[in-house]
Amino acid sequence: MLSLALAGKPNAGKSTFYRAATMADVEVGNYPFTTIEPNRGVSHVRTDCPCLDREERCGAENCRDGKRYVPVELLDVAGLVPGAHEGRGLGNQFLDELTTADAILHVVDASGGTDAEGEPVEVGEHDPVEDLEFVEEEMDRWLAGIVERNWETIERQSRSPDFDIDEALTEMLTGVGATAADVAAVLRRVDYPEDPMAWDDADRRRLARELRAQTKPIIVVANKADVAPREALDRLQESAETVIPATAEGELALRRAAETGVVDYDPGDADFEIVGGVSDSQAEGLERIRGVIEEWGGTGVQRALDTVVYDVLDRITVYPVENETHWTDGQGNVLPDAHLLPAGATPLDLAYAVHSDIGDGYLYAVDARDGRRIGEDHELAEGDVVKIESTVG
Ligand SMILES: Nc1nc2c(ncn2[C@@H]2O[C@H](COP(=O)(O)OP(=O)(O)O)[C@@H](O)[C@H]2O)c(=O)[nH]1
Ligand SMILES: [Mg+2]
Repeated sequence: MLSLALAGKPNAGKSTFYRAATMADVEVGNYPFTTIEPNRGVSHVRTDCPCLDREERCGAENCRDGKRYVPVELLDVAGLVPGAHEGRGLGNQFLDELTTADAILHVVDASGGTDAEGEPVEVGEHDPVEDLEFVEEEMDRWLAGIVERNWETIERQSRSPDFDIDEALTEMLTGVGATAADVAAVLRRVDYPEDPMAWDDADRRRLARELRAQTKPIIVVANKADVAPREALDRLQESAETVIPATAEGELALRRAAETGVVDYDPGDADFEIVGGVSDSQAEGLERIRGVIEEWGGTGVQRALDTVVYDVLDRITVYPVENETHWTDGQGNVLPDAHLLPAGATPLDLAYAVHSDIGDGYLYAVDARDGRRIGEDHELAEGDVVKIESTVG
């Protein structure tokens, strides 16, 4: 499963985001280091279900009237403070938790109501733009530290006649989630000395920075948009590549209200309807949230997850089925599974994503929309429904 991690200083709203996005119970509090143990939960990205092209909605567990929710792992980690790579705050413990993440959602307190260390101050007192860089910086330095600590091993290996720098670096970096393809891509981008003995600190830091960008892309969640000055949100959006204004608290309130039948709201909706009995103060709170989501087209929580998976990680959603006419599995469930594959993935990739045995036994694939066979190197597209025929059933 794809894995996304929430990072940021204490009190930015990571646990609130996590709780809303997973509807799990973690502690939320207005003091640093509330989340001592990492929390891993299941969240979802939202896309159009292929059943929208059929007469009837599919009724799959993760489909709500054509809104398809595809599971991803979400990780809520302890607050990060500047200097974490040197062990400040919960430092390295936090950073080590990021090794499994495919991308990072940097939650920033856009309201300026917390200082650089996450201690509460007056709203607007702290400039949130100042918080943008440090997560990237800490991650780069943490990776640089790993590279530096292992460099002697690389130097030793380089004396062997069959030394291969790609292989050696890949072996060293699989632990932080880098693949051979990642290492190759990074080595293509940086100029480096042939001989590992000739590398200096700057070379290693450059390698670490490029690797971080390659293996752990970061988007910014400009949280507390409900109380943030417009001016701060504008400057945040100008200061980083991908910035999603959000109110994690608003999303949490809406999901809870939806769960108790008070509102009709699905995560990612740009509006909601009050359908149950509410007190005056509850109605007032909900209308305040409506004001925020009207401005931004939603609470931003779902959009942040969708943006990171579909735009930054460039994934497509593909649906394997056993019956290409009814789009069902062996038990008659319609569109039971969805896989988030890298753009450019083929039916053979899908087969391996379903199960390595299915991949090994791959015979052919059928596009379930038109019933035609597709080649094993055919490029799949978002929303494709595919039957894989394999020697293994
Ligand atoms: N106004 C506002 N407050 C929020 C929002 N999200 C979180 N908070 C508050 O910010 C404080 C810290 O939240 P928490 O999720 O524990 O932050 P963490 O330390 O980053 O995990 C809590 O008091 C939350 O209620 C939001 O969208 N708007
Ligand atoms: Mg927390």
